Amino acid sequence: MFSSNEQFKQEFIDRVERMSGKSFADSSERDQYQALGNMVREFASQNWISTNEQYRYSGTKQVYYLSIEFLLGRLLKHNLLNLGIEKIVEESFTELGISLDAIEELEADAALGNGGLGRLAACFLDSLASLGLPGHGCGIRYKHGLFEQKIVNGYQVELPEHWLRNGHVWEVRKLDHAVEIPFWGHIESTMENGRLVFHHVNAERITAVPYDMPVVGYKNKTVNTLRLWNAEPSAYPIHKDILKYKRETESVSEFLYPDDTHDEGKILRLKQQYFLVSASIRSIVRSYRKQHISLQHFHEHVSIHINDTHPVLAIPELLRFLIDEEGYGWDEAWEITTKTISYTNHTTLSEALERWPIRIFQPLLPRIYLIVEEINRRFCNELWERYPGDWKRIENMAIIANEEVKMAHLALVGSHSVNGVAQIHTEILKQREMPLFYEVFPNKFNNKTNGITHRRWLLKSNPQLASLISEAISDEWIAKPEKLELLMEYQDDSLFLEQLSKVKERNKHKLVETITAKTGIALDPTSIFDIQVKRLHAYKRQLLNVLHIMHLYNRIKEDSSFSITPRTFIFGAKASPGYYFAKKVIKLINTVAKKVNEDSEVSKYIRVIFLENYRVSLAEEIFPAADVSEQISTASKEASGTGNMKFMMNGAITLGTMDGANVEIFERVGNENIFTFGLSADDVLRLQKQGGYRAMEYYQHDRRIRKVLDQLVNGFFSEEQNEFEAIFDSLVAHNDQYFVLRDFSSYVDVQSKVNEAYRNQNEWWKKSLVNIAKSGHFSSDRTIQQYANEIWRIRSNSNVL
Ligand code: 4GP
Repeated sequence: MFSSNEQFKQEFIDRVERMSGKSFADSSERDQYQALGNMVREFASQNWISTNEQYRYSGTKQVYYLSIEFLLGRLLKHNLLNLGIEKIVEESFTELGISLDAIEELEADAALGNGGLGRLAACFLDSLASLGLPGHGCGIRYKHGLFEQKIVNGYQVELPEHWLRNGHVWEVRKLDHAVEIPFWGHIESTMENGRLVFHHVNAERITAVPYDMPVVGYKNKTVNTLRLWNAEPSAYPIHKDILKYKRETESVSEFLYPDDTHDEGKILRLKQQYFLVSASIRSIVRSYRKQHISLQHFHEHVSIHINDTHPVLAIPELLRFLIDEEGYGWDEAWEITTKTISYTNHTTLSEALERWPIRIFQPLLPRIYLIVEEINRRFCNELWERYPGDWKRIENMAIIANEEVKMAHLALVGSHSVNGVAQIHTEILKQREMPLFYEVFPNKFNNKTNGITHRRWLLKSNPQLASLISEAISDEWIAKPEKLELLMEYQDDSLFLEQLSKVKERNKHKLVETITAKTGIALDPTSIFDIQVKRLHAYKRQLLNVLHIMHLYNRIKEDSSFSITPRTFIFGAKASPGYYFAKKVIKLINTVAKKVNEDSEVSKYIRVIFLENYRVSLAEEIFPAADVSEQISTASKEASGTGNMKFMMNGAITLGTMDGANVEIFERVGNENIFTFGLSADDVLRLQKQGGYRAMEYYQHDRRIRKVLDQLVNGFFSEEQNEFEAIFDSLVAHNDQYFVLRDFSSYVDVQSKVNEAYRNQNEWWKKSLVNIAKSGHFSSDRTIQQYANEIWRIRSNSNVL
């Protein structure tokens, strides 16, 4: 049905009419979207079936990527591209007078994630399939993804998100693969044939129903699976109050926790975690069994990766299965489990380290708790033998201590590999965050610097740049992104640089149209587009950016001879609903934006935009239009960052601290092609050890800082005088934990260097080109190949297919 335009159009028209019960002329865009989605999914199904069969019959090792978040975005165009049918569809649609862009707009973003960690999981799925690697995702099918953000009077307001309202064309419900997950109840043990056998009595069961989505590889016939679990009432409930039971059950897959890096500490969250891992492990074992290989060899055929600690209960759950259901002894089960499981850490922020009070954990998961206790007992014994008498150390390393279960410790002990997500992050884990564990398990620690899929973040989102690149160096870079380096030959080709600048200009125009349509604010596409888009968090320091804007405002007002290249500052960010400080920063950005944009003198030079409801589909319009990429976290706090890579790949120049993957971007592009500033990670960690620095002195002695900080509380930017008191206090009274004032001066200086650099257009586009050329390393294909070779030990099957 995709072999010629004519054939496609005929099949499409028939399909629209059959599915909608209307004539094609009467059909709506939604009818057309549904029909197209179904056709594409069916088309992918042929390879989906053959990929699955091939995995099953070859006994090839497969990896399962367990993640509480998958931030997928839209799939239609992505699937068309990967299946190699976007041209046929696009041309046929044009012939039928349909706009593919308009049809794509009807697809809701699947926002089953908060930020970095969830989007990384989505990029990894694409790379696994595109490299022909046998790897699948396992997650939760939240009814409501990340909240929709509205800005009302400058404040963030959260609305529930409804991505499933019109159904989701990519998923297939697999009721016959449903499994039952037990919670609560208690454990009884009996002796059977000289073996202690555990029975989970009076458990409340929840049915986990899988919804599968095809994960289509780039033009290679591989179609892996993303399996998302839906929580439903069991057919055999033991509850008396059936309505209450139904409500409680369904709530398990109702909401994504609107939270990154904070531990909400809610019982429902722990329920979600066990629900995900138990359902996934049951289904992994079930499909393993079809290969008729003994479970003794499980780890030779299966790798289970846990994306941060949220799925760490996979460790005790796999042990439980091997011991209770398969009769393995502890030692053998332990060996199989640890050889199967590997773990990635995504943050060093202490508030994000998950700990569960025993009083919550034990009653909810009684058998799993007993197993965790046993893991802890054995681990502490080993430590005691290694460090006799060193109680303090053992207490610090124990999995259960102070009435809490420490999930990161469980992950470190029960897996064979622990990785950080950028070089500097992995070093911080080894030297500062987990040195005791590094001493005991030096070989487990390794680094896997993050990556992004260049197929979505360049090929799909920036087609004009992609064509320009392909014209110059052929399209080999799509399969081998490291080939982008060939662009280095064009550094001195002024015609090419000119074309590059034209592509950027067009992308900026497009973004301006979107922004103006939404906000009514006119923007100047020839101004520098300086963009910071990411979750709102104190350590990411959107505040530093806005304080600098306030300072520019003051300069323009104070000094009539002051002039800069016009700059448009663009922000996009969601704050966790309970994160008071972050929400204040959103309000501040909007307040400053209003003041700046309404001032005729100032708005000649600067404009400020806060884009509502930042999400994957909007991000795809933003990155291609950026000139400057703001990556200004307090050094040592951002594990890696991945937005930095998306900007770079689209030719924006990074303005950043030496933090996370910025360090590796710096190493690749060289000093002349990046703007760095501020304290180093070592400086920050040293100052933190000394109890911080004297923020008050910076307030008192730096006139620029005093002026903007006073404006926070003297009603200059807001009639509501104490609106921004909490921000003022965080900086002065609470001694500026994130070193905003300490880095202010250096940030102002580097911003003026950006201004200077932009004046020399030829040099600017050269920098831009170098950034694109060096971005191939940050493709998630490279990252995934490293995981595959060094952690999972899986091989590509594409040659077999
Ligand atoms: C994020 C980190 O903050 C970010 O630096 C990193 O690039 C990303 O994970 C992927 O590794 N962490 C989270 C989280 O999203 O929820 O902890």
